[in-house]
Amino acid sequence: APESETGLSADHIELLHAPALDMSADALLRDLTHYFGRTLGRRTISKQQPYVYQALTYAVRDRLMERWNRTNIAVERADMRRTCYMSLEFLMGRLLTNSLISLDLKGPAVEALNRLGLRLEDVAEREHDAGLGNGGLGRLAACFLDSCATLQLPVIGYGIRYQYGMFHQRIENGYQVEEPDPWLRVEFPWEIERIELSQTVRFGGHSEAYADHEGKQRRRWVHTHDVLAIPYDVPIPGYRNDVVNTLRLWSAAATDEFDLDEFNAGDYADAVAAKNEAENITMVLYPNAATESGQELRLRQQYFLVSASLQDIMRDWRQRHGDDYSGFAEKLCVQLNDTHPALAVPELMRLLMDHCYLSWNEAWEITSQTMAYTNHTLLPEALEQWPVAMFETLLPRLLEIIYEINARFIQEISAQWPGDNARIERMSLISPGPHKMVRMAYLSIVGSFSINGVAQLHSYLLQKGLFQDFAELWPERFNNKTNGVTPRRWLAACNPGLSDLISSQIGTEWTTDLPQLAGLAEVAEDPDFQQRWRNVRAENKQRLAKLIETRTGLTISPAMLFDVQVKRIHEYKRQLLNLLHAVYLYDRNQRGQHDAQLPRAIIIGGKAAPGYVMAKNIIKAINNVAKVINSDRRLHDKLRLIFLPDYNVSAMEVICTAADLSEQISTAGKEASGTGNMKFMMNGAITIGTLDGANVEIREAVGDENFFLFGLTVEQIEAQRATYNPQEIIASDADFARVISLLESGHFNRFEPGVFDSILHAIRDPHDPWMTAADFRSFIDAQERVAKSYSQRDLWTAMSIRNTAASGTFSTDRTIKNYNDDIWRLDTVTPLAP
Ligand code: GPQ
Repeated sequence: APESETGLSADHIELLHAPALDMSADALLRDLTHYFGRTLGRRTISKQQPYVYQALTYAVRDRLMERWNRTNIAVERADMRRTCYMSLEFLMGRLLTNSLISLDLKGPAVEALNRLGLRLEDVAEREHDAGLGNGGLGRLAACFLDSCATLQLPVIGYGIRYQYGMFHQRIENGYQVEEPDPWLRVEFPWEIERIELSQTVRFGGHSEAYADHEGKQRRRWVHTHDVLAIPYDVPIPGYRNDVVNTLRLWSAAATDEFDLDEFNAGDYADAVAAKNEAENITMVLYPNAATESGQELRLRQQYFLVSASLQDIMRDWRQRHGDDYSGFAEKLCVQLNDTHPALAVPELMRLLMDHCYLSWNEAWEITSQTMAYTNHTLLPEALEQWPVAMFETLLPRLLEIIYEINARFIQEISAQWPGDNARIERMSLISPGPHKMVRMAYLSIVGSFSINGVAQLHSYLLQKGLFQDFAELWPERFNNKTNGVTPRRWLAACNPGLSDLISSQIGTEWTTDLPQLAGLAEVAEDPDFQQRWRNVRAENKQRLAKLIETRTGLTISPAMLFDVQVKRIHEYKRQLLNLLHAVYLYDRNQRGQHDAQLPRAIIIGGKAAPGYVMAKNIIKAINNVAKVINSDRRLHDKLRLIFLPDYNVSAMEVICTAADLSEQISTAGKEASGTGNMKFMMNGAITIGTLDGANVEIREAVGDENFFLFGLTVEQIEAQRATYNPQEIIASDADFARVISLLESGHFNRFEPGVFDSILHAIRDPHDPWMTAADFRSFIDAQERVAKSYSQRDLWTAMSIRNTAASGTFSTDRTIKNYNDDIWRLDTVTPLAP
């Protein structure tokens, strides 16, 4: 496009001169009506249909669009340094309410809809969750985007536009049944297709040497099968600051010339049908949290994201800097969300060498100064490794580069520790043995200038354990960035009642300066404030009770203690320990022990990876015990156990506002951080937890007296592991023994012999990695302290208020400031004035 005097192309000028859109209810209603009738072609409003939601979204999107352009122009004009947050998962949930709050349009939207006889809550419910993630890791990425935009940081998210997001969970006869999530079947009105920015991604073929026109020896990747990557952009608004950042999601499509040349004319239809193979790449999100299954399609997804995104970055670079790459690492940072996008290291090397003709050393200097890596797990079995054999057929040129990175790296170790072959074998990027594997975590470490964990304890344990050799070699690269959650979604949007109460006490600045919540501590014991706090929470509990009734048919009274554990089902998170407590309470009630009769509803929710048999058995066990407890009429308002199906982001928006007790009971040393723990705390729940992940920091922030601590520490777990004897622990604890024999007796599985066998075996196993039995007594005791405290109403309310008051540090605003100060070093952007 021709450049004008301002340095802007002609179409930019046109946009800048367009008058800014009106933010009133009148204007919103006018636009909504326009989109409903003229764009969507609808005439009658029906509450079950998504069209009013879509029309409102178009109207909101228009108002985002102009801010989006003004943000992008400001970033481009100043040639600002940027961060690319690369992640296979962005668990965004719904976007409407958040966008309205960010644009300060909630009031006008409520008014506009009222005039149509509609309520915003009902319209917002028509939106499908964008479930492009499994759990904590994906939701963290979504919270980060919100905080980056709010802090005015030029950060772009790069991810995959899966056709099918996280599966929906149904419970049938107590078993989990997975159902697909075709969330794009109804249009996703937030995205903008940007076909003009498509890229081509290569697979297969082979790598060969050739001489360039100057006679220089180079390598190239030939005879590849190419796939088109089409980007879809989602606007990410900051909170009332006119910044709108971008989440760019890639969708796979067949290239136009897709293999047609390989078919003769007679196979034309087969050739076109083969498009599916290309389009399969972005068909479905892999539903495994923290464990990988080594599927080739997953490796294809990872490379597809990385290659499309880096080519996009290079295209943008060349537009502004031509082929001078010297300043690349000063202008760009790529943050790798776990090892899933670790191929960014060899891919950037490939692009710089094979496409931009840089030398190895120049390319390596740039790559290793650009990449930064975040680790999210301590479970060794969750560290990704890919078979070398798979690389050979799928990504031959990348394998060559990985081998070269490894050769140079091993030279470096040898120089520092001559003759230490054991160390070389330990640290090699390629694992030894007949089935050689590429160790993705080590590749990420070697290729990055920064490596961080996600809570203090986790970062410490990484350096003492999994990554010890690397921390010894490059201590300066290792750092901690404790996770957070965005207070816009996880307090302001999801809990309007509590937000209003908080603002009436301390003003409204807490939405962008969460430590101001500390001001609530002053009124923690104020009777009037306490009463208002309880009123809000009672309403929220009513709302959750209604959700539970809709999904399960079970009714619970808001007077009960809501004891909640929602998260992915995994042995290390120990939903089993929670179940043992439920059986313990049931048993005591059966035996007429009235001290245990604090009315309590134990609520458990979460999905199991479809191939994770043990996790599915745990779901079945919870449901069976629940069925017996819930059908015992004598227990009706004393004890209930509820498995809430299809736990997801929008369910959590209801759940976290209504929980009294937050269960964070993982085996110490296993949960990297946890972020659900922070959402609960922020909304006034009190934690019962082990000294694991961010629980440690939560307890420090709120004080021991406002936290129910139990269980062995990391050191104790490791010290006791060798002599761990669960049989003996069970036998020497009469309550525990009764719980186990009740589970063994068939009481909860009368006509289903064997359904408890695997979990009982796991609890009795001296090699149980999660050492569930070791923490049983301590957990029961802590739960008794919970019951005592809850029965002292004012004491509990004060603890609740103090938890919210102390949650200020668990905002992703703080987390992102930490990333920016230590790793990204970005300046803030001010969008161009309208
Ligand atoms: N986490 Cl490695 C995931 O949700 N998925 C993963 O694949 C891995 C980690 C979680 C982790 O278990 C939690 O402790 C963290 O709070 C969360 O990532 C975000 O860091």
